[in-house]
Amino acid sequence: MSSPHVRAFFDEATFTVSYVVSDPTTNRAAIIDPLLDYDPASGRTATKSADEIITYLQEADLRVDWIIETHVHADHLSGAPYLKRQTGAQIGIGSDVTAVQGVFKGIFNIEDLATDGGQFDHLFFDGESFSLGSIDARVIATPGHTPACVTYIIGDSAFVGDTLFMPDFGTARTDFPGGSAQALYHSIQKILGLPDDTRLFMCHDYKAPGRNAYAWETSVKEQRDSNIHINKAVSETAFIELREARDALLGMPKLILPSIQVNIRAGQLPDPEDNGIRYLKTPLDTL
Ligand SMILES: N[C@@H](CCC(=O)N[C@@H](CS)C(=O)NCC(=O)O)C(=O)O
Ligand SMILES: [Fe+2]
Repeated sequence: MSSPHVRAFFDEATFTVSYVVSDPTTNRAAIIDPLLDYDPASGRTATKSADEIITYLQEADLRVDWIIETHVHADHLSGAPYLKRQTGAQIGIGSDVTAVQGVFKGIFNIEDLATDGGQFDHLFFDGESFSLGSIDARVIATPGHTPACVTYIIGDSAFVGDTLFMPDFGTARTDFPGGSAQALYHSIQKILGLPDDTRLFMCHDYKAPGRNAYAWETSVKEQRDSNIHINKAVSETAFIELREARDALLGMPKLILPSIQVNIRAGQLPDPEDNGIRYLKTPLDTL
């Protein structure tokens, strides 16, 4: 099984891990879950994180074919459009993004939002194959955290998005619109059915009680043996109970409102109004 080179970029403001995955034979690359920096207090965006990726691409002499999202993120703005302008790569996401667009079009009252996923260059269907240079890759639908979550399996490495977190932290929340603890349980079973030594790359790390360094890489075997929410000793019913009990205690991510309205448009910011300024919307008493 081919092993891609994986370089992680950790954003401590949102605890998000973005990746550049590349084929050492051809130097073709994919960027996974890049972000646009956003300070909600000032309303300022910045490209510091995305520019770190650009610098790395230049240093490593990589050519980017894909900018791919594991889901419509609720905690950071996507840096995909900026990186597309810099690299010419195609932006892809799971095909069920249409369901997420349907739900949030109403909440944000964006009348002209197309809900067919057409803002993205490519929609990946469950089971679809693609390639990264000489490395075979495929996509599996892994809904639960959101309806459109997918896992990208590139050679021996799987980018699981928000499904599993590191074994000592557990799993992703399932209380966003369209989320489902039962669906997440079944999606995680698909991931745990991959070969034991499959490298698994997380989308976030919040550390865990007793751990003082961030971490984002583990393996199928480690997750099956020791994930605190979903190891081999935990039944489906027990998982659903545990997940829903934890979800009931969680506040909304601090950037959920700005993130979702931008990310359902493949990361495009709203058009400027006639004074040249762009505005985001805040629906009151809705989430
Ligand atoms: N405190 C973070 C929380 C972000 C959050 O809710 N993350 C989601 C993934 S988008 C999650 O699954 N968290 C799991 C948990 O906190 O148990 C923020 O405000 O951004
Ligand atoms: Fe998420």
